[in-house]
Amino acid sequence: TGHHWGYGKEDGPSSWYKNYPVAEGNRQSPIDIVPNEASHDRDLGPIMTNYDHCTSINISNNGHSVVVEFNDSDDRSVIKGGPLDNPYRLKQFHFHWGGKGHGGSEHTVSGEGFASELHLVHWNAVKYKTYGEASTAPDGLAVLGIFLETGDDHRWLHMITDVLYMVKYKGSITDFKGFNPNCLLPSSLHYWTYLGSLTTPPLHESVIWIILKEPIEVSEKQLGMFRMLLFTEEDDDQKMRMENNFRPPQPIKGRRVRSSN
Ligand code: 1SD
Ligand code: ZN
Repeated sequence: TGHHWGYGKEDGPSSWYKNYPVAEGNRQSPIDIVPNEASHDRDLGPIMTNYDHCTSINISNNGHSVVVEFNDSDDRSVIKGGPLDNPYRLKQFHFHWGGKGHGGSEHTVSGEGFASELHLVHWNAVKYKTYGEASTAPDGLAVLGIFLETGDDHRWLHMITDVLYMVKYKGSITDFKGFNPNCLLPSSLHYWTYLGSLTTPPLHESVIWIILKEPIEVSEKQLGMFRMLLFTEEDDDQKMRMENNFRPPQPIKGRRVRSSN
């Protein structure tokens, strides 16, 4: 099942509405964040990540991004606090990025994109029985978004870039145990939060977005390694480089963005 979609001319974000009409819905993501229009909310506590006993399993190329999956059978790795009513379990993280010298983030700040954006996807296992069930519920998912800007080498990102050659093609997967995503967080966890959606089909309007204000720094060389991945399968005749796998900002439709500080 599932329709064919991608990031190309024919199958890219501007055509997704044909198979996924919710693409034109009232709480779509990403958005452009205008810091001056975000309201400081004193009821918003700090966001807390609890990834200490975190259990990564594998890394794979799903044809849209590179994804690290976690064991989410218990509450060992959760995010809580901030806008969340209860802990949300870490399921996976993945990245969105641009072509060389281009923006690649999904969210933008005052119209400016970043080189890349990391998404840590969590689900509400208190209210819902499965990830699948949560992914269609209005408070089912919490995605922590982190901007990547280019500069110096990131000290820990090599742990991921070192194994990318193993998942070059769509559908490839390899073991990736014991990776703790704490090492990818910036020093400050101040954030913006708003209600939105998945940024890829099926675009379900089920995400509480938490976007960290402080970007992390990665080198152009490290980002270049992501661009050696392919959208295509190993036995495909045409090789399509995996880049520009981001959806541009969507209409805000009256939504409020709240700020933690
Ligand atoms: O793009 C991802 C998609 O790959 C999948 O992980 C989905 C969750 O099922 O989330 C979207 S996103 O909204 O986190 N970009
Ligand atoms: Zn994403």
